[in-house]
Amino acid sequence: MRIDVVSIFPAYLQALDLSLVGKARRTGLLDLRVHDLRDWTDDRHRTVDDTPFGGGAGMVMRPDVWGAALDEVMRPAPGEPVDAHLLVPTPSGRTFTQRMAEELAGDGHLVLACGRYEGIDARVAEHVGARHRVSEVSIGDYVLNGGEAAALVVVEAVVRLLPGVVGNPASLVEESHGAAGLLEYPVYTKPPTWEGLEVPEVLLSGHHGRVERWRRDRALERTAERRPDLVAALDPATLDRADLAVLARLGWSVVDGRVSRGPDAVA
Ligand code: JA8
Repeated sequence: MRIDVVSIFPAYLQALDLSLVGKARRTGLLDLRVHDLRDWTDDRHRTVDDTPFGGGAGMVMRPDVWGAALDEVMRPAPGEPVDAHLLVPTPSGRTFTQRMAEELAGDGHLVLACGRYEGIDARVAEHVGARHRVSEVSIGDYVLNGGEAAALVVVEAVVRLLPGVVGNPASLVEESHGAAGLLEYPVYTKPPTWEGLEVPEVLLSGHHGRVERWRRDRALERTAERRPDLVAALDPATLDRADLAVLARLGWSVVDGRVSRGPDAVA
């Protein structure tokens, strides 16, 4: 896969030299190129922004500079049939999810445009959109100072899904259907006693069936506590009697084929 990242702070992306993404680059599984947007300016001050039409606070990134950068970076190399997909991190984008990461991992060429200030002139997405797929993506409901940190998140989430990048693919399999739609259970390692805190006895028992049940119970409890939206989205057909008992204790039940909570839900 090829990934290009365009930013006015290319040094911000140096983290992509490290760890699993860095290794994927060195082994040739990933062709990752980081560019300085100012390389496409033509004035003495290397200007990338200007004041917003219609007034208001802050500055907006100029379409001419971004257009020149993206036209060049997204142009298919001779004999390269893959269509580049532009990703623009922005708090007003569609929420970036694991499913989206899985879809993007199937693309041949991703380009990330990291905006700063009040964002990029809206005509850039329109211009690029005439020839390429363009997706504005949000990594969560908070505001950053620019798209760079979000680009790091997207690149890492996608690259670890590329074949051969994660050392033990069993980890990916377990992750994807370990407990569909639930948060992970808590994990422990040696020593069995630390600072007066014990590892739950069942995990030392060697009883595989009891371990699996305990993990499932803890995953359900955590999810109900932290992410009730995920519990409400569970398919009742994926829940066994023990699951339903745990959920009932937490005030959830199946009503009209849906997992729901509240007065009607309590048996
Ligand atoms: C921001 Br400025 C800017 C650009 C991209 C993003 S993604 C996010 N959560 N905040 C801010």
